[in-house]
Amino acid sequence: AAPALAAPASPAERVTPMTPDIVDHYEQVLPSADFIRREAMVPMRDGTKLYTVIVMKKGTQGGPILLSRTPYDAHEATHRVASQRIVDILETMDAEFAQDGYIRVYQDIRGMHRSQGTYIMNRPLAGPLNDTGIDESTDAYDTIDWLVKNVPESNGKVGIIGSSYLGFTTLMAEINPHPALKAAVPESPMVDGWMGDDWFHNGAFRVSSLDYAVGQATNKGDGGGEFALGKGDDYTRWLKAGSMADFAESLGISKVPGVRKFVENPAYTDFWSLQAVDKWLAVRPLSVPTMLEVGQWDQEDSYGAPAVYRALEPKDKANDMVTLVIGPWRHSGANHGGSSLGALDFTGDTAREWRTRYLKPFFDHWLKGAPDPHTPPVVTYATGINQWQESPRWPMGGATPLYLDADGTAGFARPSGAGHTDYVSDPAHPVPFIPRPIDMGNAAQWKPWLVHDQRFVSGRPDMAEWQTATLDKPVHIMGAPEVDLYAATTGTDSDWVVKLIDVYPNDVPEPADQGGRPSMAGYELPIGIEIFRGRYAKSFARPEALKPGQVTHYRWALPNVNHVFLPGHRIKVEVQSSLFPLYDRNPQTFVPNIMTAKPADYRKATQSVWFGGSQASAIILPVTEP
Ligand code: PG9
Repeated sequence: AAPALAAPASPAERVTPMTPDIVDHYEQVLPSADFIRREAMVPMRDGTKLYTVIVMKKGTQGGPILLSRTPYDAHEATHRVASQRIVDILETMDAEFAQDGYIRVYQDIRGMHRSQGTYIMNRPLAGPLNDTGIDESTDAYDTIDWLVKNVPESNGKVGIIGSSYLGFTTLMAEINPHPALKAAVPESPMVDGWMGDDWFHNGAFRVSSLDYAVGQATNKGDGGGEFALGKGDDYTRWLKAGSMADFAESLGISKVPGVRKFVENPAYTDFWSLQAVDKWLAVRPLSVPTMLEVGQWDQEDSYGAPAVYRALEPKDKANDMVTLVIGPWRHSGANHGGSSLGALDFTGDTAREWRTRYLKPFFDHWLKGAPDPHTPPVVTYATGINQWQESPRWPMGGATPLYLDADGTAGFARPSGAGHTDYVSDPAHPVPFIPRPIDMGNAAQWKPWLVHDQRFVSGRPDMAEWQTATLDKPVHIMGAPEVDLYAATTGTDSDWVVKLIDVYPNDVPEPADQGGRPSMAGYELPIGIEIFRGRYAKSFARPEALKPGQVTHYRWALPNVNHVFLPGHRIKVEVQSSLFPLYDRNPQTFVPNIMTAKPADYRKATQSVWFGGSQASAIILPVTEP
């Protein structure tokens, strides 16, 4: 029999207890691996080189390129699991492509991780805010140009895909696109950070933006990225911290440019409005077939995809270039497992269903010349009845007011009387957005929070609620419900948070063993939650103090949904004036910049929501007939 180990040729080569244990190189990928992984520093027009990883199955010839441009580490995205199999090393959503001859490319954007150059968060398009001539659109162009010339296994066609920040870089590639870019799939793209994506929603600031900015700012140095806050309830922590500026000061982050960008620019001035990607796209030709995707319960970027759809649709004359997809997912959920979300169970892996039924055939057609799958203009998943629906346009529903009425009732008939419902909002006791203790960094709390049972706040004295009678027929909505609110405050500024809720019957038949999932009996499922900062009622750029006691008319949209409220359920509407600590607190006293409000500015106020008459508050539901 062969010896277990070959004997060294000479005694000098023998391993001894004192042989140093560090090796110069360890090749993790064996000759038996089913993939090739190459790294390149791809030169941009200004000489900056971007770290790019190219992965494909061995033997690939004439394959299309699927590109993602990321601030989150291209190396990591292509080394997910140490393995000899391509499906293991790449992200979950890459599996179907990797198996089918696609060449998968991930690139670190300028200034991030292994790439050279300067990182600027959501680098503005070259133009009024950026005089360098370099942006994510030129970098995408230069990258695609290099790839089609330097990846001999490719067929010269490139698609681009990615979620969130990668959704932003995907959209940027569509501006002055390289001719080899044949299709794009922006997933929950960050489009307008002030209007309704990551940083603010209708002017209310999302405190997690500070954490994100610091994480991005420090990922090249030794800063470690995370706030050194220790453990404990974030509700208590942020309450104690005071204003955003005070919090930043106490943590020593007030000089971080990303933090200053927020603190110094609370309103929708040119600083933000000139960065809105939907506005850039609206004034440019549409030349790349685009499938926009967003989750119905996207807790980070619910605004972007529908906004871009609205901007592009008028250019899509034959209604065959742009598709909008809305699935029953959390932020970026489309790229992962989609069988459930929080307490909700669907009919299967809805994310995989979308990827195999719609996404892959779309790319196969544009990048591989596969037969036209006739991708529908709109693909949405109707929650409540749990089925996919294809439609010719979006929104599909009309505008049916659901009126708020006396005594906590709501209904489709105009109220016969008029009046107001009052509550007291106290910034010293803001309404939590999920049950305490809150850990903003805990993914298990964060990802499904938008479907959290709302019974934990029902009946609080600092909010108002209205409910319909039990529905005797289904109410199907397809679009973005709109808040049409008439409200007054005794303060001079105020936040308004509106929730549209599907109240399940208390006696739903359920299996005895729920496998650990919460019971749906009496569940109060949020269909849409959105905030509006009162000072922006008249102008987003120039906030104004509210007049105490005077009724102001507010109008804003809840997220886009396809949902059926089933017979036996009720529809509930809640109004409150804080959603903490997801959003910073409104002091309820008008100050020039809420970010720098002083402790004495935070004051209680009595809030009045008006119903009936000429001030008939309502939620305008995009109801569609079956
Ligand atoms: N929502 C994240 C983000 C995108 C763009 C800017 C800032 C944050 C993300 O998931 O990438």
